[in-house]
Amino acid sequence: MCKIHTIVQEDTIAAIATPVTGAAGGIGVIRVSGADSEGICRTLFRPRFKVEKFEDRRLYFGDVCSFDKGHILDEVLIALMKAPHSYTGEDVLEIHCHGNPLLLESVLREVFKAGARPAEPGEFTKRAFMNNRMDLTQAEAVAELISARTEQGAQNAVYGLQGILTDEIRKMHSSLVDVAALIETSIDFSEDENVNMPPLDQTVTVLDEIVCRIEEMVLSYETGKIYRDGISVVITGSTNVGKSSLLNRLTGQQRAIVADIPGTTRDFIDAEIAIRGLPVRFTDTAGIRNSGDFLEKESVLYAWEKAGQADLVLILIDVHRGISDCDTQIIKRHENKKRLVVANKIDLPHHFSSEDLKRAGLETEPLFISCKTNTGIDSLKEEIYKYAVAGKSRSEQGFVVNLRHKHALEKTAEAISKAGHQLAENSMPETAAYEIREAIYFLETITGETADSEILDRIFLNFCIGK
Ligand SMILES: Nc1nc2c(ncn2[C@@H]2O[C@H](COP(=O)(O)OP(=O)(O)O)[C@@H](O)[C@H]2O)c(=O)[nH]1
Ligand SMILES: [Mg+2]
Repeated sequence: MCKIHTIVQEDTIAAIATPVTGAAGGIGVIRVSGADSEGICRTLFRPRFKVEKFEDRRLYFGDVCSFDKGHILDEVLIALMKAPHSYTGEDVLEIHCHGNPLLLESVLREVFKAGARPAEPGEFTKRAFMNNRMDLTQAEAVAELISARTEQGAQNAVYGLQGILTDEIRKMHSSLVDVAALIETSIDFSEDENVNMPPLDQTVTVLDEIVCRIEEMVLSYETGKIYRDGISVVITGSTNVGKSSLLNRLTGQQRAIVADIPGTTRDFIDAEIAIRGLPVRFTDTAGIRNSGDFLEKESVLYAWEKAGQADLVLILIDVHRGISDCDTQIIKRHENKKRLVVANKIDLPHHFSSEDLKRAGLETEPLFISCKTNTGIDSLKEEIYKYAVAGKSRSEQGFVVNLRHKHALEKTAEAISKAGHQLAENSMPETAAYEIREAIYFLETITGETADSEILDRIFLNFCIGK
């Protein structure tokens, strides 16, 4: 596959590349990219020792001064990375300042005075893409790596960054180009008896194999999605069964107020943890009961609604109190949802039998826990994890595809299947050739070779400034 872009960028851009959350850090980095990078360096940087020529990719110690040379802003380290051996493929200047956000802002202002303009979100990575430093899947992996909420999410992004997905796409692309050439030759020479054409059923087998491979890749989308977006788990149950206690136990924080007064929790309370690298957002809701004041009735309606939207519902019952009509109502109402029934307070004497469970419509035993003694909490987390990853696979190479890749892969597979069908019936090789060309086009949109500017803008605008 050959790249078609390489656009000469006129402007030199700059931004703070380290987090700008308002908190101070040890160091903060300003990144500058474009033809004026070295000029800006010479204008603002005063090296501690005389420098005739700034060497490529070498650190220099000195002061960064204001544009009018009036005063020193900070003691810094700088590095110049000359094109094409830099992140963007252009000349890049990095100024490593002390990590005070106000200081970084003031150094950045001087960089602008010296000739740079503010970088747009994702503009450094967009330039890297435009200058063939990376393809589109790798650029997307950069955004995912920065925003990953768990170690596993970050690991998935690293696989993307390494271009493993791209390699896979390249292999399929190359096979499809061969197939297209073969079919087109067979059309051109179909009249010529001296030309020996390879049997088309071999070609059909190749196409079938590619479709199978694509189907596997598409499956990895769900895996990637849960590691990216996580799952939502709502804790529901009647009043006083220990829902708020469970939220606190699961998250290891005192998030919700625990009290033996029924109807304590009115609003819903969210807290997120990672279970084996999977982001899980727990929501504690108001206890379900049919009495209570107006406010409580409202919060109960809210609780039903929240549970309805969850990926998984934890229905909590109290072994000491036994199974009430209200518990049965809750269990039945969530019959068609993904649910786990959890029996709490096993440190107290039990007051229910397996008949009670059957009456409540439960075929399997609940999970037994005690929020008081912490018994069973780890097993519950394990169950939640198992539920979340059940049936989700990742590719053998470990990469996962995103929604954009998934759509493009599905269109590729559709076009290949149509072509395979035409070839198998030996009917219209022209149509088959056209479908294969379509499939090649869709594959190229994944790596960005044929992506239009609208798609590119949409991808890069999701980045933060400075990346
Ligand atoms: N003995 C015992 N008491 C518990 C356990 N879990 C919660 N409780 C108590 O049950 C009462 C209600 O707990 P809370 O978490 O507020 O329940 P919620 O109304 O369902 O949110 C409080 O007094 C808790 O201390 C448990 O595992 N064992
Ligand atoms: Mg509560």
